[in-house]
Amino acid sequence: MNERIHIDALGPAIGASIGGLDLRRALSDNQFEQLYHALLRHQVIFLKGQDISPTQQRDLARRFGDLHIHPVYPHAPGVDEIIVLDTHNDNPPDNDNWHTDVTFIDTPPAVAILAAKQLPETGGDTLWSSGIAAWEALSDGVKALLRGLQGEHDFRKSFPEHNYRHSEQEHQRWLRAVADHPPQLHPVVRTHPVSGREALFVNEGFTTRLVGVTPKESEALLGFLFAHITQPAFQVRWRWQVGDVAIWDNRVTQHYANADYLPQRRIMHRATVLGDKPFYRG
Ligand SMILES: O=C(O)CCC(=O)C(=O)O
Ligand SMILES: [Fe+2]
Repeated sequence: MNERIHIDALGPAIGASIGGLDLRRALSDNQFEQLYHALLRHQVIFLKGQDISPTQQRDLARRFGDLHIHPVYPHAPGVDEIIVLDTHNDNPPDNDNWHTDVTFIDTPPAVAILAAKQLPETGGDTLWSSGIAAWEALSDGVKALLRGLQGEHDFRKSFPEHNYRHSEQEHQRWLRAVADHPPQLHPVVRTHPVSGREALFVNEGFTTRLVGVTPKESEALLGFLFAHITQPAFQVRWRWQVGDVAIWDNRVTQHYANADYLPQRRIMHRATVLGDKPFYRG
């Protein structure tokens, strides 16, 4: 099994569509290597018409590393590692903000895999932005200012208490999640542990402040950076079909799930691969 996979770049900065793989079968080491290489280069890759089961998705994700079990999102029956994002009028989407997944832990995910299970007739696209392209576009002066700074990332920014008060059990679970996840500091610019590329690593979903600067400076700098990453030049947008799978490098990207489809329903499955502690080599 030495077949080349097909890679179609979706733009110069980020995104590629991959053909020639069937994710329902275990990939050969060679196929996995090609897939991983495409992921490092393009940061988010899309595989159409895969229709994988939760266990197939979990097993694919395990090829990339150990899996994260989310503290509050519900899981697929019998497969704790697969998050079910089932959104409709009674459970409105909460991923319609720019974020990198789970940066509130010490070792945020390296990779995430998302599979489309049920989709609205139209809408519900997802967008990804490249932290590498966003970093490279900054001037030398601003890069110099940001190098060496750290940002604080807090679970509560995207999971506020008032959303978890529907039952006593839900509230207790949230309180435990908060106790287990104190805010973490990560470098504002990180070095990719495999490719060595540098990427902006603050996200509106979880980054609450920059440390080592005044509160007003922090607010202004973060406001600028959160706006900076929304430039279309750094982005790719995927229009889903049921069965599509997206795999992203969560170390150097952020994403936004468009919430334009209510009252229609949308169901996605996500597997999340743990990463290492972000660092900046400088
Ligand atoms: O539902 C989506 O398109 C993406 C949701 C999301 O933010 C995630 O799975 O990490
Ligand atoms: Fe996400």
